[in-house]
Amino acid sequence: MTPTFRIVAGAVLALCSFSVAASAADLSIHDGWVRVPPKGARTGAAYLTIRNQGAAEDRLMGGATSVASTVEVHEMKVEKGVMSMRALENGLALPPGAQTELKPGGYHLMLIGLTGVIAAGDDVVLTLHFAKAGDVTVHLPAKDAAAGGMGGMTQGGAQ
Ligand SMILES: [Cu+2]
Repeated sequence: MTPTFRIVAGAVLALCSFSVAASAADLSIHDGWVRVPPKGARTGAAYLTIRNQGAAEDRLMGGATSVASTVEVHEMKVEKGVMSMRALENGLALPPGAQTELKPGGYHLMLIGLTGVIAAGDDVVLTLHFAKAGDVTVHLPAKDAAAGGMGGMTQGGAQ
């Protein structure tokens, strides 16, 4: 009894780890950074670009980090000249073969309830939660907004 059970359990484990690795390999994440929050701020934002090289859609659902109590995927929009943002409850769709950018003035990861100081040059470890690929941990450098580029926030760009 026992040897048979072991073999089956081993096979299931091997299958699981293989499928997780294969899905995560379909996503390439680059150009990530965390905006250094103004002094005393209770929220911050992280930006990155995700390329889905797989054949199926995945979704970025949120994340976790030691520097904030909650990480949500947000969308920033300008409607009738008013900038507003909302949490994407069902995550951010990552279509196959496409590159999805999280950048100032658009999609972003909101770090809510900052638990410490984030200074320029810090290495912020963020675990991203994907609907299919599971958890992917990335290291993002903290940069001042000016250094990271506020291009998406300029008046002219809000057409
Ligand atoms: Cu936000």
